[in-house]
Formats: sequence, C-alpha cells, structure tokens
Amino acid sequence: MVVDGWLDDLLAGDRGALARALTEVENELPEARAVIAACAPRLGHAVVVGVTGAPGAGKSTLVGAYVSVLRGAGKTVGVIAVDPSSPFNGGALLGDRIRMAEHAGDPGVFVRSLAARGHLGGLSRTASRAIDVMDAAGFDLVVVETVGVGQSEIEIAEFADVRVVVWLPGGGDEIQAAKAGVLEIADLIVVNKADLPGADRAARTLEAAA
Ligand SMILES: Nc1nc2c(ncn2[C@@H]2O[C@H](COP(=O)(O)OP(=O)(O)OP(=O)(O)O)[C@@H](O)[C@H]2O)c(=O)[nH]1
Ligand SMILES: [Mg+2]
Repeated sequence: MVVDGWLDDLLAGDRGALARALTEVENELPEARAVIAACAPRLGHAVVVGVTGAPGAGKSTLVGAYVSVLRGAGKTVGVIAVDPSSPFNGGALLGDRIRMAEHAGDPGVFVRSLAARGHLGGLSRTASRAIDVMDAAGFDLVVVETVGVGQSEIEIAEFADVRVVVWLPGGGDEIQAAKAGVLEIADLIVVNKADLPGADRAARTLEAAA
C-alpha cells in the first residue's frame, strides 16, 4: 500500500489532512482503508470520553464547557458529534456547531459531526474509525457526543474509556433509565439543568437506583 504525503500530514496533526481523513472514513471512500492502516500503529494516546443523553439535555453545552476546561489545562481535544436519528445533516448538528463556536479559531480543538448513513451498525463503526483518526492525529482527548439513550448509544459508548450520561431532569423517568441500562453504561451521570425544578429529586432517585 502506498502511503502518500497527505497521510503523513494527518499523523503530523495537519487539520486539512484530518478533515480529509474523516471524510474518507465517514463515506467509505477509496482511501478509507489507507487511512485506517496509517492510523493503526498510532492508536492509544487519546482518552476517549463518550457523552450521551436525550435530545436537548445539554450535551453540547456541557461538552463546550468541558473543552474550555481541558484547553485551560493545555490539553488538545477532538470532538465528534454523532446523530443517529437523522440520515441527513439536521438541526442538532447545527446546534452543536453553534455551541462549539467559541472554540472555532483554536488550533487545539477540532469539531466534526457524523450523521447516520444507512444502518446503525454502520454508524457505530464509522464513529469508531473517526475516533481512531483523531487519536492518530495526536489529540489528547476525543469527546464523542451521541444523541439519545438507547441501544445505539450503548454501542458507541463501547469505544469510550469514560462514559458520561447527561440527564435532563423533570421527566420523572429515572426508573425508566435504570431499566434502559443507562446506569450500567454510565461511569458518570450528570443531572444537567440544575437550575430547573426537579433536578435534586432526579439526582436522588438516580443515586438510589445506582
Ligand atoms: N436552563 C438550562 N438550559 C440549558 C443548560 N444547559 C444547556 N441548556 C439549554 O438547553 C438547550 C439544548 O442544549 P444543547 O447543549 O444543544 O443540548 P444537546 O443535548 O447537545 O442537544 P442535541 O444535540 O440537539 O440533542 C439549549 O437551549 C441550551 O442553551 C442548563 O444548565 N440550564
Ligand atoms: Mg448536541
């Protein structure tokens, strides 16, 4: 296999090469295999943090704030926003971009959205490859945001070293969360929107169920 210059650029952390590599693996383009092969010897540096939760729970807002904290500590961060609900680039992805906007000019941050193409298994494979590409490109952390709480997210959570569930209080369905396996996959449950009523009660219920 001929590894041409742009793959060297990818491993050196070049942003243009990174964008191209992510497009190759997302769309399974002809050079996707070469990208995966080039990344393989360079894996395992990044800590992968999976952030999942219901639509609108505040995942992107939290990730944006987390990225600020990590940048303050001198860490570089790749962010992947996965939207299994939409086969087309929808509003949620735009929302992610808006909430990451403060990091737009920062060379230590790279944000990429992945939309569902075809079946869910395909998406989780694409997400895992995108994580590997960002890892090989040298980011200290890769944060993966996934919409929803269900089987697809549990699949994607398998690639994460740390799994965070962002909980939206007020729905009163914390028991449902326990049944859906959320408590089993989560290393950390963040009861978000603590300014809204019901957050304390939700936190107590989740704590009791854990
Ligand atoms: N009241 C309140 N609103 C919040 C908080 N965090 C985020 N929001 C708002 O909740 C809405 C959704 O926030 P996002 O960060 O886009 O949530 P998300 O989970 O990434 O949404 P999707 O990616 O579309 O599923 C926005 O209007 C935010 O401003 C919070 O702590 N309190
Ligand atoms: Mg979001």
